[in-house]
Amino acid sequence: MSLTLYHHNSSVCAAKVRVALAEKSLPWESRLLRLDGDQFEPGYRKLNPRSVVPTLVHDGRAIIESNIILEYLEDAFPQHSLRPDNAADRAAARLLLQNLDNDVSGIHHAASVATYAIAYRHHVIAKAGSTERAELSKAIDQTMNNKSRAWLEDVVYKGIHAPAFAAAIMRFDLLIADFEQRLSSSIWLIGDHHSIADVAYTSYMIRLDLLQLDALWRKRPAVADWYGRLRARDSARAVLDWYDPENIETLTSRGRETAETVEQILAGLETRHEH
Ligand SMILES: N[C@@H](CCC(=O)N[C@@H](CS)C(=O)NCC(=O)O)C(=O)O
Repeated sequence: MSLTLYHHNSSVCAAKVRVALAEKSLPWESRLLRLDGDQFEPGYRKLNPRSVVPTLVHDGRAIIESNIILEYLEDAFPQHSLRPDNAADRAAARLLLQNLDNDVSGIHHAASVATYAIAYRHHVIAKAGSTERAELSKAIDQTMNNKSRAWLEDVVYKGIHAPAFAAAIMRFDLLIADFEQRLSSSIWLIGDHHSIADVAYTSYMIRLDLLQLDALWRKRPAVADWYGRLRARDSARAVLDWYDPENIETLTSRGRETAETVEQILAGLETRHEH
């Protein structure tokens, strides 16, 4: 049996698969992409025609899309099952996984917007050697696929003042409010067993935390407690141990610089909820 994961050190959707592999104690081989354009190389495109990570190759067969990979791992390796044990809970877990998906209303998209608006835009600016929109646009063209390109330029150019950023914070706020409700009546996201749903959100919660977006759960004790328990699991290391320390520094220091604006956006949302 061989499992090879094509991934990236800080990509949240790739980390999601590493967490599942860790929870299931499955051995795997690592193929790291830099995502600096190497995702478009013909060899990789053959495995993943969407030119994104992750891709899991199991005994020569390539599986793409992180949610589908998580489900695949449950089917192919039912030991250490991460599936809830009844049909209704499985359906609930699938819905939470679908929530993450990367169309523009998904949590994955919101996480990408927040990451670039707060932190990674500074990498693009450094690469372009300019904050001029046309120069940023050229730098983006060299590394990103067209789908990401559609939203990225505005976010890189305007940072946390891009309309997409406030929309992302609003999306997280709704998610975390929903989690607070769930976690007030169960130990994990779905019932009292750690499941595929908790696995799928681990890398996203860590990303929000690194970006200093923990204001999202400051007044939500059940989420704060759940996140503490996720972080305490060995599988959380499958997220953090792969990050470059430099990247962690960028995410946290840039996050500190923008935390006040985020608090203001959240305070505005709270006032809206009150009406
Ligand atoms: N829905 C896909 C999303 C994959 C995705 O967007 N991966 C990002 C990293 S988190 C990527 O490879 N980006 C490179 C690019 O957009 O060019 C999944 O969950 O596998």
